[in-house]
Amino acid sequence: MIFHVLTIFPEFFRGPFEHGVLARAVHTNKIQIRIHDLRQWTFDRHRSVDDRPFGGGEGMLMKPEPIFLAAQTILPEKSDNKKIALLSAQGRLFNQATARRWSELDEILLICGRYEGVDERVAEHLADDEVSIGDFVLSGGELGAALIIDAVARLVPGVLGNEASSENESFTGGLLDCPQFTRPADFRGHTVPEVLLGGNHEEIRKWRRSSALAKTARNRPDLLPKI
Ligand code: 9D3
Repeated sequence: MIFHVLTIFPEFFRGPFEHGVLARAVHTNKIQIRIHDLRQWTFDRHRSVDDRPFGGGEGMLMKPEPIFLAAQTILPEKSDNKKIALLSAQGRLFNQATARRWSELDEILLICGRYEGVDERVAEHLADDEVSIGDFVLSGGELGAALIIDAVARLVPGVLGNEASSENESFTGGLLDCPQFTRPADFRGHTVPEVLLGGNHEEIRKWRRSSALAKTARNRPDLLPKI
């Protein structure tokens, strides 16, 4: 799968994919990540990518022309297995189901907004999807693009081992992971639940289920009605 990112801050993406699972996926050619500088598609003296909003208001907007030109060059033909996604605070929430669907694509172009937003014609007439990564305010789409690449890439066949599919299903199950422990069994007086130290796998299974429920009730009560 090829991930394209369109951004005015290409240097932002120097680091995030050079570690762990993603770095291995890149090095083994399971995925490609291509960062494109939006200013390549500006032709005025100041290489401007922004302009003032019609109707007035604070700040500047990303103008449509460089974005449309870039998309036309990066993904010259549309198809069912290629997608253009705009990252914006006004988008539909990106979640694990989105990640699962997108992991089946051949190519995706992630357009990162900056300033006060992006001319609406990008969402309406260029992007197939407009997505937000959560209900909080970011300074731009770049962190969102990195996050989406992480979430999607690990679901691309061959990127993870056999953890991928089972973990995927456990998320669908709708509960948070149960608490987990490693050695020592007593850390500064905080002990590991006794049941995990014995070999009774039926008891361990029951404990994991009920502690996952308790953890979900405490940290994500919103998930409980869904299970
Ligand atoms: C005047 C209101 N603006 C500031 C509160 C709206 C606004 C403009 C631009 C809010 C955020 C941004 C920049 N954000 C993104 O580009 C963005 C984003 C986000 O802010 N939250 C969650 N997901 C995303 S994806 C891209």
